[in-house]
Amino acid sequence: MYKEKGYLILKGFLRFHPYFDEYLSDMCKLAKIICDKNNVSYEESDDIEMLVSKLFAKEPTLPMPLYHLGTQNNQLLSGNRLKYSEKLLDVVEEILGKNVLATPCASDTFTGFHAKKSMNKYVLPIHEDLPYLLQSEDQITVWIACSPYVKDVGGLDVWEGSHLDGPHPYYKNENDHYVADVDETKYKKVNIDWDFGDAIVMHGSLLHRGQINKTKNRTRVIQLFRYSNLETEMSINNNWLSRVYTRPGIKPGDFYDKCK
Ligand SMILES: O=C(O)CCC(=O)C(=O)O
Repeated sequence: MYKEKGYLILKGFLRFHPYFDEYLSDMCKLAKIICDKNNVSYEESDDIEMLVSKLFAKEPTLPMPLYHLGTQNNQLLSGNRLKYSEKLLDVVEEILGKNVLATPCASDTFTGFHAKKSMNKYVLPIHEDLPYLLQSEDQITVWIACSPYVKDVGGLDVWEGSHLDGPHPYYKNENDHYVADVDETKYKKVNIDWDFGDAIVMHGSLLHRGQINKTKNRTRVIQLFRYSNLETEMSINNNWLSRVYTRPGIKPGDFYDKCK
């Protein structure tokens, strides 16, 4: 299926996996610390989706520190244990082969697609992941559902077989997204059926898009990990460089830098 369609759906792949549980449990602990700091009430049993939804309802920026920790690159040990687990790497190596493998600089994303019209601009239009990462045209993305599926929370549309014509031309839209400049009617569009713990493995050139979250107060929480093969023409010609982004941090002289 992967070779022909450009993606694989691994139902329940990480459900009950100890590294996935540990990662989400770490994220929940940190989310509760943010709740306590900001007087947001929660139940001890709340999962990560409930917690980020409650934080977001109080103030949309409150979940952001969690999203930064899980993104470019994932800074949690538990997140890295999962990213480099045998469970995921077995799939990665099966697809990318026994080549020199790597993860691009911006390989990881942990984020929530929240229920608010003003957040719709963060939902990605039709695209392939490659322009966001670069490094190698032989690249895969693993999309992991960290929240349960609920009606109207949205998900992924993919265009089957579109990876075979990639890399596709692209342009940047007003929301800073790389949009594929293609006639997508050439391919069959499929809406992926997903639920908590599923892993969707996509070729880096597979055309896909996120769906708008139309719920009142629920969130689609996802983790993405990307892996590349460094023995390809593009990666060798580009000296294996990948795209880099500026992330929040502490620079010399900043408020949090106490150095005199
Ligand atoms: O909306 C989603 O869940 C998918 C996000 C996505 O397509 C991406 O980050 O490349």
